[in-house]
Parts: sequence; structure tokens; C-alpha cells
Amino acid sequence: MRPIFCLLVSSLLLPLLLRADDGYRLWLRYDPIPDASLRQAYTGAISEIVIPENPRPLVASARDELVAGLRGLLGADIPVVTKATRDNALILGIPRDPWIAAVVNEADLREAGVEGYVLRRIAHEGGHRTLIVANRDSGLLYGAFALLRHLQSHQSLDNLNVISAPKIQRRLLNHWDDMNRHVERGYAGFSLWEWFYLPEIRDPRYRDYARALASIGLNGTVITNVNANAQILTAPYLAKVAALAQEFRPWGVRIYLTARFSAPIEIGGLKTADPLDPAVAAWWQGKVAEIYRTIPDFGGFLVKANSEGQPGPQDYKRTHADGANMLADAVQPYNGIVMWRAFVYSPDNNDDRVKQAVTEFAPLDGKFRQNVIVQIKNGPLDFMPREPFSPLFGAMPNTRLAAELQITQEYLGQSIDLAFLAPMWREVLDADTYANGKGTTIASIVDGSAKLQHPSVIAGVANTGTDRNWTGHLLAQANWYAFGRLAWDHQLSSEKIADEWTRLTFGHDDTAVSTINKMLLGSRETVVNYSMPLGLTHIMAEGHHYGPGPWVDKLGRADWTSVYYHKADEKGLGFDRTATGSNALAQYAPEWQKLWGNVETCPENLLLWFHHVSWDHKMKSGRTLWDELCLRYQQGVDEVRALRRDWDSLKGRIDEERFTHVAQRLARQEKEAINWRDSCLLYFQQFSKRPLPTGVEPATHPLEHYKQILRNMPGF
Ligand code: BDP
Repeated sequence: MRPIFCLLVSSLLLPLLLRADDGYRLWLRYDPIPDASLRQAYTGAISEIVIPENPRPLVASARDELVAGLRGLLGADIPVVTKATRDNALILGIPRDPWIAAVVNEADLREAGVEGYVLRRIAHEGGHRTLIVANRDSGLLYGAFALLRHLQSHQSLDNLNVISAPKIQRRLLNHWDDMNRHVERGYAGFSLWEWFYLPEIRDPRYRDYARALASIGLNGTVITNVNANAQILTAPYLAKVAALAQEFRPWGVRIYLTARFSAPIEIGGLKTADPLDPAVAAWWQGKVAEIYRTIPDFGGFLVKANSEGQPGPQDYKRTHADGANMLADAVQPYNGIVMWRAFVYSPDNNDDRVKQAVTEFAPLDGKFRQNVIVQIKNGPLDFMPREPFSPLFGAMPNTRLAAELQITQEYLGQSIDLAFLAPMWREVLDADTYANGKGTTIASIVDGSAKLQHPSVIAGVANTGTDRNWTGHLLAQANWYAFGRLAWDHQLSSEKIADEWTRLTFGHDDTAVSTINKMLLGSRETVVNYSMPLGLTHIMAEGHHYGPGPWVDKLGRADWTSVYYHKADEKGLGFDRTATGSNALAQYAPEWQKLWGNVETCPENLLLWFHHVSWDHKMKSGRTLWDELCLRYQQGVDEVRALRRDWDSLKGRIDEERFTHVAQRLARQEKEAINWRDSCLLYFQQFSKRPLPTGVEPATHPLEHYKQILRNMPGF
């Protein structure tokens, strides 16, 4: 090309290629494939889309997605037909046609299971065909998304041969959305559900939301807060819920609701909600029948009971099992499930808070109905930047257990800081409970392969809201994506997920891809470093939970304060959870007790979780604990600075709108990282009485200054 022409092309085309983007399209952008030869190859390989006559809703969605996706990627309208007429047809089918059964055999179909799919390129009558084959319509839909992802990743169609099936059956988002559109721990605007306008007026965004879920393999959503409002179960609201269900249904997304345990009193006019009272059970049965009349594919209930002030069976001296089973019996005739949360710690129990879920739930093992799933947060405390896994996963061999992960970054910088959470979730899923001997990972317990199979559930607390880009921080879309992909296949590596997401979201510029991948993959550890390194935990500001608050010492309960968790004193720092302390360690398998119980062998990233360690304790680096702590905080700050440099290096490679959006947040993140470092080091220095080691920047203000800024922040 002549230079002048080149200049013209780049000045005309680059702005087009880098056109402003508000992030609304998520990872479903379908921008034209820039490489013309690849585009042609794909266009040649897909001549028409063959779908059955009168397609049911999920197949119609698959068709629409393929048409729109291919139009975007290839710039061509691929015709849709009901019988293959040409070579290179793309066929969506359930193997009723004998010829499909001949090329996709029974073993393939068994592997694809209920919701999976087979993608295959085959030779056929001297030419070729591409197949998306599944046992059910949902598999065709997931297969269509997978094929589009394949094309968006610029992979060849030639030897396409994929069989994929989800390992966990119910892959759910949990929305902590109140009915007044406030989202508890939501950082992306208001709740998506416009209760006042429903059921008649339906935001098109409802469908876009469900489509996004389907695109990453999620098949259900709990649309109301675990801190539940009984009003949702009244007839007018159920009609609104039914309208949402109707919008979600074509994308294979089922609705679940949170059930407030005291609903029989609040909206039923009963005097009690005692689960063993026949009138209460009858009320729930009637309510459930009404729900299923209104929403025939309703998934079931999620319940937070006797936790943080929520009502529950213990109000009537009944157990969690009594409460869960009563509800489970009510939904059982409809194949509904009850997800009963294990996030409990009692106001009357002074024992270490992290022990209380096991104390309350382990004795109930085997007492729950088969359609009850006890839903457990990844760690025993509360979605901290790093915790050991919850020992409850290993303590209930005869109960179905679900993992609850938090996509919204309550304790990891909300929608200001970058923290890609796949590496954290991998730690949890891969954690070995040793419950059935070595290799009993949390993933194998949750997916049922280690023991009880049906139903299996994984839940992620959503980070979505009305912000145009859905998640507040554009890069936090990666967490929504990662949750869906891991829920489908918990074996996927963080690297693979990051790379997929980056390419789908930012295209294939090598420098941009490798830079963003690197930024994502290190980001969670960076947040740990500048906020709660070396196993420190729960030392954030009170209320809103953003930023540092190691000084927080007076709240409604001791185990809400920071001092309860870090236990800084003149001798040292950290919570002794060994036999000389709370002995929370005893709730883990002997293998873990041995490793974590010894201050010399305990991995340093959990050191202060399990041990109260002297300020002069010698760390692996040869430094003292105090020096190491200071340097970790400094490292966190330095890493945020590196994130900023990395991002700045992409200027011109990413459209201005998205570039600026992220650049501004990273700048703020640096300030907050400094804030964390200075607050925590000034505060802990009061106890350590040691100087900052070389390499650590001193704070620019006295401690009082940091306490004031954060105390004045508005609560959420
Ligand atoms: C805590 C949140 C609180 C939730 C609670 C829960 O701060 O808003 O209600 O968890 O999971 O992390 O029930």
C-alpha cells in the first residue's frame, strides 16, 4: 500500500474500528472479523442455517443469535431454512433424523447429557456440514453460543469437534435486590427489576439480561435479596415475577425467589411461622401451588434464616432442618428445590464466628430432604479477599451442598478497584476437603461427583445493575463472565477464562490481549496485598465496607469489628485459631490441621488467619513479620501503579470511551491502595512500635486523618 493511502485508511478506519463503546454489549459484541480471509473462510463454511420447522422458543433464540452473530461477524445474512439445501449447511438438531444419529453416536449424546451439546464439522455427500446437536433445546442454545464464541476466537472450523456438558445442574445468579430497586452490596446502579412498571411494562433489558446469562451457560436467577421481603410472595407481585419469567424463558433462565420465613405471619395472617405447625405448612403449600400456577417453571426458594436478624425456625426452637424440610415438602410435588443458606452466626454464641456454621449445621447432616441444598459461602467468614475454604464443605457428607461465590466485589474494592476473581474461585473449587479421602475437592462435592448427585447448585451473588455497562466497572464484566464459565465447567483455568473474555470484549490485538490478561490475572492478589495481606481479614471500614478500618472497635457485635479479627497487640498480630486459641482449625481434615497448625509450615498467605504471630517472627524471606507486612502493603501499591502503566500503554489500541473509563478507576484505585497502606501501617505501628523498613513510603498524614475520611463516607 502507498503511504498516503495507508494514512487515509488508518485515519478513516481506525476510529471506526475503535468506535466509542459503552460496554452494553458485554462479551456479545459480534463486531466484524477484521481479517478478510478468515471472514471469507467462515462465510464459505456456513452457507445456510437449518433449524426444525416451528421451532420452540429456545431454538428460536438459538436461531436469532446465530443470525445476528453471523451478520455481525461476517457481514452477511445467512439464510435460515428448514431443510438442508446446500453444501456447508449449519444444522441445529436433536437427533431424531437418522442421519444425525449416524454421525453423532449414543456415547456422544450421553456425554452431552441433558443440557450439553456436540459441535462437529463432518464430511457429507462429497461436501461438509457443521452440526450443533443436543438432546434438548437448551443444549442447542448453549451450542449456538459456543459456536459463535469459537468464531469470535478466530478458531478454525475445519476440525471442529467439541462435546461439552455442564458439570453442575443449577447455575444461578443470586441478586441481592430489594423491591425498591436498591441493591444490597450493589455497585452498578439500581436494580434491573422495575417493580412499579411490571407486569405490563417490560424493559427490553430483561431479555438482554437473560440472553447474557444463557451465553455463559447460566440457567437460573434468584431475583430477590436474601434479606427477604415477604411482599414478593403476594399475588400482585407474583404477577410481576411471572412477567419477568416470561421474558427470561426463551433463554432457558428460570426464576427463583427468596422466601422470608415469617411470611405466613406477615402476609398470611397466621399467628406463627413455626415450621412444625400444620397450619403453617398448609399455608406454604397453598402459596407454592399459587406460585406454580403463575410461574409453571418456578425453580424454588433461597432462604436466609436465623442469620443477621432474619426470622427462621429457631425462633420456634426448631432446627434449620425442620424449617428447610417444611418448605422442601411444599415445593417437592413440582420438582422445586430449597437452597438453605449456612451463613449463620448467632448473637448468643461467643465462640469464634468462623466456627459457627459447622457448629450449627454439621449435627444436622443427613436430616435434610433430598431437594434441600445447603448453600455455603466459599469461606467460613464472609467473602473476604482471602480466606481458607469453609470447613462445612467437608463436614456434611450426607447433605447436598452448594457453593455461594460473590461476584459483586463487596470486600474487594466494589466497582472502583480491579479484581478479577477467577483465581480466587479456582482456589475454592480446587480446595481438597479430604472428606472422602484425598481429592475430595469442593468442586467434586458441589457437582455431586464425590457423593450425592441431584440436584447440584452453584450460586454467584450478582454484580449487575442499571449502569449502562451492567457492572459499574467495565472490567468487572469479566467476573460475571468467569462465574458463568466456571459454573458450566469448573475445570477451566483462570488463564483460559481471562483470555476468552478479553478477546470477546476487546478483540485480538496481541498487545492488548496479553496486557489485559496479565492485568486481570494478577489483580486479585494485588487487592489482597494492599488491603489484607498475610491472612489478615475483615479490617475494612464499617458499613459500606470500602476502604480500610483496622481501628473499628465498637459496633453492635464484637464479631463485626476489625479488632476482633486482627487482634493486634504489643506482642504481635493475628487470630490464634489453633488449639491454644479458638481451635477453628479442628474443623478441618487432619492433613490441613498439620499444615496450617504449625506456624512454620502454614502458608504465609493464611498465616495471620490461623496464628497470632510475634512482630519479630522470622518469615520465609528472612524478614520480620512487621517488615514483611509493611512491604506487602507497599507491594500492593506498586502493583496498582504497574496496572496503571500497563493500561496507559494501551492508549490508541482501545476506544477512548472504554480506555478513559478504566484509566479513571485505576487512578482512584492507586489512591485507595495508598490509603489502605498508610491507614493499616500507621494503625499497626502503634502496637509494633517499629520503624518502616526501607522501601516503604511513609504516610503523608497522621492516622487521625485516615480515620476521619472513611468515617465520613456515606453508608450503603
Ligand atoms: C454480608 C453482607 C450483607 C449480606 C450478608 C449475607 O455484608 O449485606 O446480607 O453477607 O450474605 O457479606 O447474608
